[in-house]
Amino acid sequence: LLKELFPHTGRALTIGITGPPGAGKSTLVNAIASAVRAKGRRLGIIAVDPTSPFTGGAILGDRIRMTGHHADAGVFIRSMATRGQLGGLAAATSDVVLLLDAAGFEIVLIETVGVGQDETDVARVADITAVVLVPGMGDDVQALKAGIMEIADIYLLNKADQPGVDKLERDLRVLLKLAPRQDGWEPPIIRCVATDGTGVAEVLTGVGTFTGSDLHAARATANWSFRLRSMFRERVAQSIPSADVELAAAEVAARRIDPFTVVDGWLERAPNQT
Ligand SMILES: Nc1nc2c(ncn2[C@@H]2O[C@H](COP(=O)(O)OP(=O)(O)O)[C@@H](O)[C@H]2O)c(=O)[nH]1
Ligand SMILES: [Mg+2]
Repeated sequence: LLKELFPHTGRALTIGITGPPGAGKSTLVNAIASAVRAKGRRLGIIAVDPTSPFTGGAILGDRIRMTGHHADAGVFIRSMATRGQLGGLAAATSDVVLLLDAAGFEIVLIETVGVGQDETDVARVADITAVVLVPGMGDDVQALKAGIMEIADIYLLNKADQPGVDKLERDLRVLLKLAPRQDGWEPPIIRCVATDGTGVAEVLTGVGTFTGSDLHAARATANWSFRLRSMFRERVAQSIPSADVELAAAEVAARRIDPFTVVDGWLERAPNQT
């Protein structure tokens, strides 16, 4: 199905939104959705955040806030479980993005919680990744993992109505000076208040600046390079029956054969099996 749909894709802009739990990602997604809909554009939302109000463990209040969008045919919301997914999240998310793209959704927002592997995985699916930070989390900026700084195309300082946002911005600017991005991109830093929509227009402008740059096309190629490799790995791995894997594993454990010979043998066989 995806193969047939693929020629109809390539128009959607995918925006990843990541950050710690409670930073206001869902509220921001909601506010961005309203702004996008006000322009008459259709949008898809993929909620990877396991604590997301769009998922099963919904906080009632947040659910109610999203009701307006739930009833809107121009908005499609899909939640994806993260539990039990070992690296499969990027693949599954990428496929859903293709579907939404083919269906004519012009913007696809992916909300993911800022823990573990998920956020870096999602950055490989998104055209642009926004990292949400909030004031008053102590030395949080110092604790920003290197991996996060590499994926952040835009920083959103949410809860800018709360004290400490000046310090947060100062600290972040110092950090970005000390550890500039290798590709030379200087991520815009945008203050916002998701609860009242302040700064949302600037967020969309910031997104536009990135998509207008050379980095955007390079990002798409880098993401497809990652996806192609993982698709290939997956297909080759699936071509080996699990009974064969179990058998070979026992042989290797008993030192009757070495694992390198086993894998070489599978690789020779693999093309004929698919
Ligand atoms: N004061 C303030 N509260 C906010 C802001 N944005 C979100 N919140 C609140 O922060 C809490 C967590 O928001 P949520 O969107 O669920 O965060 P998520 O876990 O990152 O998705 C909610 O109670 C929101 O109402 C903001 O800009 N200012
Ligand atoms: Mg959320």
